[in-house]
Amino acid sequence: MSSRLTGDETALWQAAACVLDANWTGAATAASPGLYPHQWSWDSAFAALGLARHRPDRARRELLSLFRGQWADGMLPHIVFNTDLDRRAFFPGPELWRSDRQPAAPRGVRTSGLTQPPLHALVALRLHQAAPDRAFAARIYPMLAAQHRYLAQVRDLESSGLIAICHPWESGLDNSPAWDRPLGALDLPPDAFAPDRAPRALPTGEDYDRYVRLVTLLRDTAYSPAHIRETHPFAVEDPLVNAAYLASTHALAELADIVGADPAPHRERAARVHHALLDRLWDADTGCFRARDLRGDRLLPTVTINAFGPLLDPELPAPIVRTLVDLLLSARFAGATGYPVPTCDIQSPSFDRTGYWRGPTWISTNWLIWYGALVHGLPVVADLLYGSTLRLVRQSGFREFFDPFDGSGRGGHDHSWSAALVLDLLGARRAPRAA
Ligand code: 2M8
Repeated sequence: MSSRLTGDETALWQAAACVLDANWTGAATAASPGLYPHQWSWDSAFAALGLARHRPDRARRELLSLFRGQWADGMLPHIVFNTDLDRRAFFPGPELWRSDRQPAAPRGVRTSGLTQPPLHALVALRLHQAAPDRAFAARIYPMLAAQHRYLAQVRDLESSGLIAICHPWESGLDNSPAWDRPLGALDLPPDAFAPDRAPRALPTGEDYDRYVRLVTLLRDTAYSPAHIRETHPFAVEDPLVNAAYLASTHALAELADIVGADPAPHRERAARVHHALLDRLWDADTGCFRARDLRGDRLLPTVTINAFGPLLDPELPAPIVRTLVDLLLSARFAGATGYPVPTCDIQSPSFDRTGYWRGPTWISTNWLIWYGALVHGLPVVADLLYGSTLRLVRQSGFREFFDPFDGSGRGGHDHSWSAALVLDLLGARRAPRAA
C-alpha cells in the first residue's frame, strides 16, 4: 500500500482484503459466506479484480477454477457448486439443474445450466495488463473464445448481434422490475415448484415458482439451443448483459493479439454488437437504453440501472453518453439519493428502496458505472461513484446491498464482490494507470 491512500482508505483496504481472504475456499471465492457459499460466475469475475490488487496468483486461479465448470458447447454456467458442502447449503442446488445428466456438462463438477453477464474476458485482460503472464493468457483464451462462441451461436436468437438471456438470473439483477412483465406473462402449473423452506428469506413465493419453472423448462429440454430459440417463454436482450458482452469482445480481440490468435472475428463481432445496441435497445423518445422482450417484440417499460450498462461501450456516441449522464445525475437516480446509485428509477411505481434488485444500491453496478465513466473520460462521474461506494462500505460494511437513502446495509454480510470491487477502486486510486 502506498501513501496515495488516506488512513481511512488504508483501513478499508485492510478490511476488504480480510473479507476476500476469509471467503477463499482454497480454490475459489465463495460469493458470500452462508448465503451464497458456491462460486458464482460474475461474482467470480469481480472477485478476480479484487484479488488482482491483493493476491494476483489467486486472481488467475479464481478464473481458471470457474472455467472448470464450462460445458463442452462453451456455456459458462452461473454457478459452480462446491460439492464439499451440505447439499442443503443453497437452494436451488445441483439437484434442480441435474448437470450430471447433460452430456455437454463437465464430469466431476456440478453446475447450473444458465449463464451470467460475460465480464470474464474483460477481467482476464485486466489481469494480464496488471501483471503480464502470457502462459495464463494462452491457457484462458481458448476457454473465453468458446464462451463467446456459445453466446454468438446459441444466444443471438434473432441474428441481430445481441445475445438474449433466458432467465432473470442470467442478468445478475435477479428480481429487477425490468423482468416483471415477461415473468408475469409466464403460465404457472397449479403445483408449486419452490421448496417448503428456502434457507434464506429473499426472494420467495411466486417469484421463486416462476424462476424454478423457467429452469425446469430449460432442463427438461436438455438446455437445447432449439428450445431456447423457438419456444422458451423468457427471451430478453438486456443492455447491461450486452454491454458486458461487448466490452469482453473487445478484450478478447486484445487477448487474441497477445496469444497470437486472429483478433479480426472478435473485432467484427464487437462492431455488430455496438450497432445492434443502438438500433435495438436505445429508446430515443425517453433517452435511455431498455431491455427488449423478444417474445413480445417490445422494449420493456421500467427504467432500471441496466440503462447505464452501455457506458461500457468505448464507441458510444458522445450525445448518448451525455444523455445517460444527465439521467444518472437526475432526481430519478443519483440526484435524489444520499447513497447512489439506486438500481431502479426512483420515480417508477416499481421502485422499492429495500427490495432485492428493485431499488437498493449495489457495489457491482456502481463499479460498472464507475468503469464506464473512466472509459468515457468522465472524472466527475467516476469520483461521484468512487466516493459514494466508499461511503457505503465505511458506514455499513461489505454488505450485499444498501438502502440508497440512508445507506443502511441489507442482505448478506461480507459479500465478496463488495470487498473485491472496493479493493479495485482503491487500487485504481493508488496506481491510476492500472485502472
Ligand atoms: C444473486 O443471485 C442468486 C441466483 O443466482 C440468487 O438470487 O439466489 C444475484 O445477486 C446474482 O447477481 C449474484 O451473482 C448471486 C450471488 O451473489 O446472488
